[in-house]
Amino acid sequence: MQRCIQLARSAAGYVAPNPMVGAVLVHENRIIGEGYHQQYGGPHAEVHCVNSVKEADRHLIPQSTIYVSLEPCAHFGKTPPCADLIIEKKIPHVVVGCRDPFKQVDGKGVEKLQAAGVQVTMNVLEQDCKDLNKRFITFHAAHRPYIVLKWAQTANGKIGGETGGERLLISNDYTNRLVHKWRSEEAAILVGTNTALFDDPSLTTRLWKGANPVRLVVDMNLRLPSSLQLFNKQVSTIVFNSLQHEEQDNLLYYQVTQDVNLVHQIVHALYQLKIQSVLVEGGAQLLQSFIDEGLWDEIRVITNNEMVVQHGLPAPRMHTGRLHKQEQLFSDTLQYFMNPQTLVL
Ligand code: AOF
Ligand code: ZN
Repeated sequence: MQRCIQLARSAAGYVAPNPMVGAVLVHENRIIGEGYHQQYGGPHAEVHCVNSVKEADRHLIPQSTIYVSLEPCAHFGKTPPCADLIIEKKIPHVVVGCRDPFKQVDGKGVEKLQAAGVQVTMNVLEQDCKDLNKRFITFHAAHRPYIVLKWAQTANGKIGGETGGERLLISNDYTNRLVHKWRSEEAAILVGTNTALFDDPSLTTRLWKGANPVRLVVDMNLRLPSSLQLFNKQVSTIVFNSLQHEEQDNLLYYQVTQDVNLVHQIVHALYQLKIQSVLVEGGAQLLQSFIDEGLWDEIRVITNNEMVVQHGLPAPRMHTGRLHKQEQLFSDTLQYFMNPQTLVL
């Protein structure tokens, strides 16, 4: 199963919004086939795995066990059901990493296999297999995107300058690059009005190889100038606002109502738009709203241990949060927190 996960990961960045999946075929402790879902729209892991078996080993397939990191599918999508392939190839035993919460599968793959007399062993290295596809699984099981909150703070917990709003260059060159990597791993990046206005971020991944996520900005009264970098047409941008709902070029104006439930409305809109994950990059107010509503899965805090500002804007306050990992990147400390309440994992 570890090998399945390793294989699956080779497709990182190529299969979203599909999950990463790996499969290994084993005959008497010898791997005779391997495969993974390589590309969105392409054959599933099981297909590549079965096809990889050498001619000389083909007769062993009906005496082998197939390990798959995700429940084999039961539906006709872009490809035929993997459960049917397993049945057709007379593979007697399937070991599954975790259930597939996608509505068209969701236990039906396992049922189909069992109904055909295939032995199924469930949930082997389940945590790791879910973690591999935490975005896909959260999206389909919780009907919302996977939410990552991120901020950089000074040693004394400030995220803005002396007068509150002004920009502070807190993180170092290495953490800046890391943030671009983080961006490339999510489907969308969200910022609030003031962050867009004062920081004028382009919200691209120019310091890292990889796709640019969709940019999201909250601008309730449409007062942000079109000269902001966010509005350049390189990447599509969604503007959450209370005034209009229309699409033009790479811009989508998404109408929401002026009320306390703004973050819930945004999260719901992202689900409707099939956006599986979002990185919320600020400002403090928007981050705090997500925290107060309990709408987050991970929080990543970058702390510059050498910078202290006397007044300034305080960093958001976390109510719950389990420190999952802590590391040092030159002068910055990185802390990764997980939300014990929303953990689908
Ligand atoms: C598997 N093995 O390797 C993958 C699965 O549009 P399609 O036909 O590619 O189907 C996509 C869905 O299939 C996806 O949402 C997920 O439920 C499942 N992915 N299943 O048996 C695989 N990638
Ligand atoms: Zn499949």
